Amino acid sequence: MENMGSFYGMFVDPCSRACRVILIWCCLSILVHSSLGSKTRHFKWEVEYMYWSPDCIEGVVMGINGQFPGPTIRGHAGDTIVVELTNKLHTEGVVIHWHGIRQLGTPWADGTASISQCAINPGETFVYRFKVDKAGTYFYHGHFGMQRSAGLYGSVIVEVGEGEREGFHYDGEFNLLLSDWWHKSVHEQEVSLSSKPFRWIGEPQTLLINGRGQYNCSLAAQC
Ligand SMILES: [Cu+2]
Repeated sequence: MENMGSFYGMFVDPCSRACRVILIWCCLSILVHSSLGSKTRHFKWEVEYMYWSPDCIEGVVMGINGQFPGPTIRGHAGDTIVVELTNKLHTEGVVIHWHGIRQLGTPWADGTASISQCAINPGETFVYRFKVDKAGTYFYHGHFGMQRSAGLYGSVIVEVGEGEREGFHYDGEFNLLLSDWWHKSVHEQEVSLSSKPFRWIGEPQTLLINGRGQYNCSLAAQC
């Protein structure tokens, strides 16, 4: 056995030393190249219900840091996004799904209640940490109960990586978030849609663009 050890040692050692150096060099250069210019972007969010008038009728919406729609996340491909989210709702859990983000290596940050994580309880804080690896226009939204319909959503805009060029030219950029808006509370909507017999909640009263819409206020008494 002793002889076998020295036999292998003779053939493995000189080669493996060189291989190891090359391997370490390759790993380091990949690491340096992939992290070059990429940043970690931190956000601190508080989710809560608040009074708001998306059209001319005041109601309750779900907002983030007092904003509806929620704050826009901007970054570059390769950046790491860190969202420290505190649930300030009194009686509901909350999660945020990052729609279109692939979550490679971070499935626990996908934000689907009871699938990739437990809902964040009232008063609790959860930290989402994930990489945005591809340029594009995405959005995030609540993925618990009716919270997206209540207004828990916003944009995620990922520019091409630092130092990279876009494949086409354009003169400007407009970010449009379109959504339906009902004057009935999401709780009433939820009870209607899940009741037996089923109760249709009707068409939305307003189409919101970036959280704002126009409604004929003279019709308010009828809805
Ligand atoms: Cu989605």
